[in-house]
Amino acid sequence: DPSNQPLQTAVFALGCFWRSEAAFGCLNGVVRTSVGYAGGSKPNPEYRSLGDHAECVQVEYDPEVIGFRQLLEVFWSNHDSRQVFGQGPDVGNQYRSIIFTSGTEESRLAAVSKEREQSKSKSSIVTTQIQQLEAFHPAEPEHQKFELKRNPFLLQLMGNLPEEELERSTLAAKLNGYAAELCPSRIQKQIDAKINDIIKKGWPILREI
Ligand code: MHO
Repeated sequence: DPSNQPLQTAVFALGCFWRSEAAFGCLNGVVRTSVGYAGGSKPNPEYRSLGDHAECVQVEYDPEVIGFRQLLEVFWSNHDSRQVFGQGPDVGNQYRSIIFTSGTEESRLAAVSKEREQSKSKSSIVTTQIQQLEAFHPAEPEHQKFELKRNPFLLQLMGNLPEEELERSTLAAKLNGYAAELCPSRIQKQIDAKINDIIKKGWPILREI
């Protein structure tokens, strides 16, 4: 049952935003995800001209089910925060690692988690910045739920929702993570089972997991 708590929002930069969105999308308590640009000052950033911004994911979550602390754990475990400017093949300022915060409690939790991460090994420096969020600029539609959109089978299973619905959908956020195989393995298996069940029953449309 959805709780009556108002949803909260968190924004993180951890490399290519296609993957970032997938990594947060299937967590229980995450209601909605979207990708965009933040951390810089350029007005109206776009994918090919994002200026000094970083690629980010915005996570809307139910604080009764998941907390900022747990989101931080997912942040740290889904990228290499010791890489300066990027992850693997993606090199550049747009791929830098940032925890965006709103308020002093989030800043404190972010700082504590960064110290913990740094203490795991002193031989290289955690480059992650902690910044108060100024503005989140949503990215172009083609970058939203990118991993899911590469999977026509899953799109069809959801009844080929129009773009605006895909962007708002909790199920789409989950399946986007599933498509990228970035869900925690327990959730990955749960979704596998649900999809197999649906196929066996003769292709009704999947409405929730
Ligand atoms: N190397 C990736 C970067 C995409 S990410 C949205 C690609 O272009 O496939 O920056």
